Amino acid sequence: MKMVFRWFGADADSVSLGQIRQIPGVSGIVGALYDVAVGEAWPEAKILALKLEAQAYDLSLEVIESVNIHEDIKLGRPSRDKYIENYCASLERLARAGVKVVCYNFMPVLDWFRTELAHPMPDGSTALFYEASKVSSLSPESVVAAIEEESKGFVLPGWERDRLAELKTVLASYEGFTEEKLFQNLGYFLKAIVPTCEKYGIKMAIHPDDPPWPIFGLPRIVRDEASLERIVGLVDSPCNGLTLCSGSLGANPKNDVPAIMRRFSAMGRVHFAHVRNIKRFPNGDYTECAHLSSSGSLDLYEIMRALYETGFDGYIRSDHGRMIWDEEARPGYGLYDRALGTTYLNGLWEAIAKGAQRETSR
Ligand code: DNO
Repeated sequence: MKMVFRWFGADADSVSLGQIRQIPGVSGIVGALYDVAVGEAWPEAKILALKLEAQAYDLSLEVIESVNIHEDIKLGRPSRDKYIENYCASLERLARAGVKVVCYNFMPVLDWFRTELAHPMPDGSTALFYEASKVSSLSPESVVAAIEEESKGFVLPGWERDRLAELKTVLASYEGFTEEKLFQNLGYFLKAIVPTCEKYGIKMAIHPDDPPWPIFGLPRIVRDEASLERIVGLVDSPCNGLTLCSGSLGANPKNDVPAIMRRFSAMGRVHFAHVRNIKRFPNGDYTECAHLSSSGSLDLYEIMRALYETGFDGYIRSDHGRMIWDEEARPGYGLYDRALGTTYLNGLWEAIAKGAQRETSR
């Protein structure tokens, strides 16, 4: 596995490349161009500039999170072909710059969703929180407005202003839109881009829906083992792969996260893993928490063991951290707790690898 760390760019991140370089075992950043509008082709010069910026700190740029998908592609509008063409141009340019994996999602309108960004934890830290009753009783506009207010001026990933400005109109365009239609449009998109991916050596990695169930009546189709199975079958190519995110899938107690990791990693379809913990409550709420298994509902040892035992050699990163030690940062994406998470994941991996070596030499 190759340990990487998400970075939002010099102007937009409270964390510096110099700091990331000092986290043990991190070989590269997970980057993106945040100033290119969704649907536009990414300019080659900007990609190269980001790569050089990372390289100056001995960090690679081999993973992009995300090249976002224009809503017209998700909705299957006639204009989708133009956006798919631009997408392929971005993929070709990224490949030329040495990028190997592109993470993306196919969630209509909203990306990941929480109702609170700084929920107080008993230890004095704060964490992202999902309150089920708010989602069922409030309008998307009011929850989104409240979240924007809490974001401390940082633009949250997937919550870019141009996307939110037209929230009402975009939500309306999904009225009556079915899961089946969304699957078909994902299939159309994948069939159109996989030849480019194969030609240039780029692996696509779809991110699970977060949370992994429909919200505000919007269909969500990347949410459990069955849907992942269907997605990898849409195009039978290693370029049609997955980002498996333990925290997203794990919000649904029915998802056996280690088993899902094991299954798709053994198929060679997991190119990127987001590994973090969450704590679920019986009423459907959940909170993010420290990565440590005993802090939440997921067994991170079993998740890492599933990856190790299936020969996982893709990219991995810790994910959403709590805000600790008075850090001021983009919610979920501070330095300290993600660095603790990284170190914990590295420790689990070393212990699992050495345990397995000891077993085989017995
Ligand atoms: C949130 C992230 C998501 C993720 C996208 C992938 O923190 O996990 O925004 O990057 O869904 O396209």
